This record gives sequence, C-alpha cells and structure tokens, in this order.
Amino acid sequence: MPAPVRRPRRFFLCFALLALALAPAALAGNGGLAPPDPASPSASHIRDIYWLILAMTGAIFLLVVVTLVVFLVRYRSRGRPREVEGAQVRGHTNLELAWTAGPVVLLAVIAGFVFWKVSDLSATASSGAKVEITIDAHQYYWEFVYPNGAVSVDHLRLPLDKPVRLTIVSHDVDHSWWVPALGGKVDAIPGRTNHLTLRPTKLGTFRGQCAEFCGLQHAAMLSQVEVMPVSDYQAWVQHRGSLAGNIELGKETFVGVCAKCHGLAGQGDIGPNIASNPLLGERAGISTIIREGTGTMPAVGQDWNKAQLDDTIAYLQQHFHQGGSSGG
Ligand code: HEC
Ligand SMILES: [Cu+2]
Repeated sequence: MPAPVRRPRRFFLCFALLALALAPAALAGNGGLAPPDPASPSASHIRDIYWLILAMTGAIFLLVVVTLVVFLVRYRSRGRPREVEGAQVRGHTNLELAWTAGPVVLLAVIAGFVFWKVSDLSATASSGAKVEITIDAHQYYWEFVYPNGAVSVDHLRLPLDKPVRLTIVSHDVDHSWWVPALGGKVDAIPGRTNHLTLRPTKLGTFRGQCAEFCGLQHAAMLSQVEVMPVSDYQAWVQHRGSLAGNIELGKETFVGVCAKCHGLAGQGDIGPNIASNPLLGERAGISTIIREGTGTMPAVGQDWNKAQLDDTIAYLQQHFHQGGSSGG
C-alpha cells in the first residue's frame, strides 16, 4: 500500500500560501474589507469591534476548515469496500468539554468587548452643549437645518471636535443616514424622530450614502459631510443663515433635488427635459410644481421655507430661462 502520510501537510501548505497571498490584497487600501479610517471616536469604536470579531471568526474559520481537510484526507476509505464499516471512534470527554466551553468563552469575550465599546458611543459626545442639527430625509436628498435656520442640501458642514446631536426624520419613506467614517447608521422613518450623537475629530470631507432602498433614485441619494475648523464653520453658518437671495442655496438645491431626476443641465433623465420649459418663467406655476408635485413628480419642496423656494426659483430662472445661459 502507498504511504499517503505527507499529503495532509501539502494541503495545509497550499491553504496557508493561498491565505498569505490573498491577505495583503484584501487589506490594502481598504478595498472594501475594512471600515474606512475613522473620523470620530464612535467610528473608531465600531472599527475596533469589527477587527476583533473578524480576527476571532477568521481564526475559527481556519481552524474548522483545516481540521475538515485533514480529517477528509486522513480518514478516507483507502479502498475499503462500501459494505464494510470503517474504524469506530468513541467520544473524547475532554475534547467535548473543550468545544463546549471554548465557544462560551469566545462569545463572552465578544459580548464584553462590544458592550464596553458601545457604552462609549454617545458618551464621547455627551459632555457640554451640543450643536443641534436636523436631518430631514426626502426622496432623494438630505436637507440639513442648522440652529440659526440655515439650510443646506446633501452637503452637511460640521465643526471640528464639537459634539453634534443630529435629529433624523423623514419626509416621505424610510431612508437611512450613514456616513461610515463618522460611525453610526440611523434610519430616517416617517412619523418618528431618531437621534445620533457624534464628535468629528478629523478635518476633511466624508462621503455618505442613503442605506435604505427608498425608490428609483436611491443610488443618487449621496451626502458629504465637511468637517471644518470651528471658526470657518461659524462663519459659514452665519453666512448661510441669510437665506433670502442666496443663490448658492438655490444652486445646491437644484443640484441636490431637481438634477437627480431632470439632469444637471435640466436635459431630462427620469423626469422630462425642463431646460426649455416655459413654466420655469412663471413663478406661480413653478412654485406649485415644487410645493405640490405634478403627475408622477413628488412634492419635493413641500416643507421648504419661502427663502429656499425663492432661491431655487431664482437659480432656475437665472440658469435656464431669462438669463439664457445653457446650463451645466
Ligand atoms: C423624484 C424625481 C423628481 C424630482 C426630484 C423633481 N422632478 Fe420635476 N418632474 C419629475 C417627473 C417624473 C415629471 C413628469 C411629471 C408628469 O408629467 O407626470 C416632472 C415634471 C417637471 C416639470 C414639468 C411640468 C409640466 O407640466 O411641464 C417641471 C417644470 C419640473 N418637473 C421641475 C422640477 C424642479 C424645479 C425640481 C426641483 C425643485 C424637480 N422638478 C424635481 C420628477 C422629478
Ligand atoms: Cu433614501
């Protein structure tokens, strides 16, 4: 009979080499395997939890698969006729105790670690006054309202290192607020008010995506969070607070709201071409469409204040109508 004794080792070697070859690729540049670099204490807690669980489950996976392969090879039939029973294996008390107690200990470690990290999620931001910002989710944009009434669309500005309390509501269907680098994912549910507290600790712009399928243009429901030095933030909020005649807000609203369905140049997409629509010249008509919707177009601006509506119409008219410039 040939001696197949060394084969399991070869299997194991292939396995280990494969794992070694794939690991750097998987870990490099955060190619989707790891959470993004954290920009807030809560994001970094969530990342710690992720790595601990990945390490433990990864080790268990290797243990199970390697054992499986070794046993498959070691206890194969070796040409024994099908009718003949193989060697009988009796229980092993210590092993059985170990594989009962082991998982209990591992689960306890995971639970303890998670509770420890999670207990700190909102505590990181619980001391002192918080910046209160409301996030109103709509099909298919995010409207942010700052303490002084300033408004922005899809682009949230936050002050560095200040605790922020986000109040998350929805105007129409379920959406979900999620900016991975800042940690926390909170649903926006009609008729309910949810909260998320965080403290951004890194300057920069972080990307978010609506994480609840909310309709045709769900994929376009992106957000960016710009973390600014406190003085820049204050200057921006103050400037944006004067809403009336603010063409920047009109542009932000057009790009964040209308363009998702009508295209950036109003050329038409899932909504018709509006660039040359004479309605854009009629204040009353276009107000009604924005406030109440028309046909299959939802009432996208039902809850905007008058200034935001005016700014949007001003932008539309300047851009597509009387000014005659050709969009873009
Ligand atoms: C969710 C997608 C969506 C968004 C967002 C949206 N629209 Fe529309 N819009 C449509 C659709 C669809 C129609 C065609 C409605 C119909 O006739 O059934 C339409 C029609 C229109 C019309 C033509 C109405 C007519 O009777 O000729 C205008 C003007 C218009 N939209 C302006 C806007 C403006 C301004 C905004 C941003 C404030 C906006 N839309 C945002 C989907 C959208
Ligand atoms: Cu959404």
